[in-house]
Amino acid sequence: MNIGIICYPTYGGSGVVATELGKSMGSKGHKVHFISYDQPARLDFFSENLFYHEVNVSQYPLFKYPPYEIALSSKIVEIVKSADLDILHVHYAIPHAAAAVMAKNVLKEQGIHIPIITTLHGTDITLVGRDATYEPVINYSLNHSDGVTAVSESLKRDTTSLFQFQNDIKVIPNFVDIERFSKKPKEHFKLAVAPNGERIVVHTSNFRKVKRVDDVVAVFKRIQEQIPARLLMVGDGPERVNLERECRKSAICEKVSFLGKQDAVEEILSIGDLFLMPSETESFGLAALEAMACEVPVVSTNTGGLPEVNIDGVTGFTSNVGDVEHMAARSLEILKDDAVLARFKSNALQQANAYDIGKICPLYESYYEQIIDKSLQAI
Ligand code: GMT
Repeated sequence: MNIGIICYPTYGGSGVVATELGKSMGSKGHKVHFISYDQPARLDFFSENLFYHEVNVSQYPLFKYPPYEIALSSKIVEIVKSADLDILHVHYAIPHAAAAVMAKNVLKEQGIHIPIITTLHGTDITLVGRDATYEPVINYSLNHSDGVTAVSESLKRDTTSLFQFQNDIKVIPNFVDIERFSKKPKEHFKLAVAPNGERIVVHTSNFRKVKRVDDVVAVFKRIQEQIPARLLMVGDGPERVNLERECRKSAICEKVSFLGKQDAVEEILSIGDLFLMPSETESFGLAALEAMACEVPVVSTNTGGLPEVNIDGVTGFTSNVGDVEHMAARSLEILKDDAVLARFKSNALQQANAYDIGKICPLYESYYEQIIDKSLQAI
């Protein structure tokens, strides 16, 4: 197949999923064309099956808001024709689904039929998409996509209840590359971070409000009152500055390290004993899955798709949003006892194995075929 993938190029979850999926499709012999405003961060090697097309938005003094969506639609039209694409797969509805539907309409007038699959990732529905500023166009774009997928059952339910959606939504969960995300022998690193055998707690995110990073520190504060522990905060974003400043003023300062953005997250996860994800909402929680793949149990909230990924009492525990006492108590239950910790670690790995990219990528492949067949029949 000749596949067009439209995505954000950033390290955020939807961009990672889109790029890793495209890479996997490329390794199976499909030709994959990424269309974005920047080179996708995880598109980091050359392959004869992978192509990147940059969307450039020309500037003009009149433009207070440069029309990215029109530039994207035009680029899609160009690539569908020049690369003879069979299907467009857009990740994150805003503005990608709307741009793809516009391109589809332009192409239709030229006698070219291109099916669109839109994959919903979470905030495009739960936070941004439901905003009245975007809702009518998102609604239209979803209803004019040939196929729509959601990354969890929870996101499917949210989409159905928030939008007047007429078609079925297929749930295809996120995935992890188990070869990359596996526990690495990093004993020297562990010794440097926790020289006295302290338990290592990890959090990774983009430090947006929705991640409730204050709760990470609040939970850790309670953990380290009971057992020797260290906290590694990985990533960067708007909430980091204040949190780091507050942390520096408090007594737990020397036990908390803010590491910033890191490429080799799997190496940090490899020394972790517990992953904290106290998010306000999370359609899936890819970062939690990556932690589990590195044998790190998770204490998370019970919102959105998190309970589908983090099985309460098995791969970790889930708590109500903001209930830091409960999260701390559950964390200690896991961390206090070596045998209990070992059991949770092994369960986490087993759960992650079920989401290996090798198992999930074929689900997308057969969905592509199904949508292409359906749209050919409709011509
Ligand atoms: O969580 C973010 O802020 C990034 C966002 C994205 O689209 O890049 O993540 C969303 O998509 C991920 C991949 O499908 C999911 O694993 C995350 O749970 C989801 N985030 C939220 O729902 C808050």
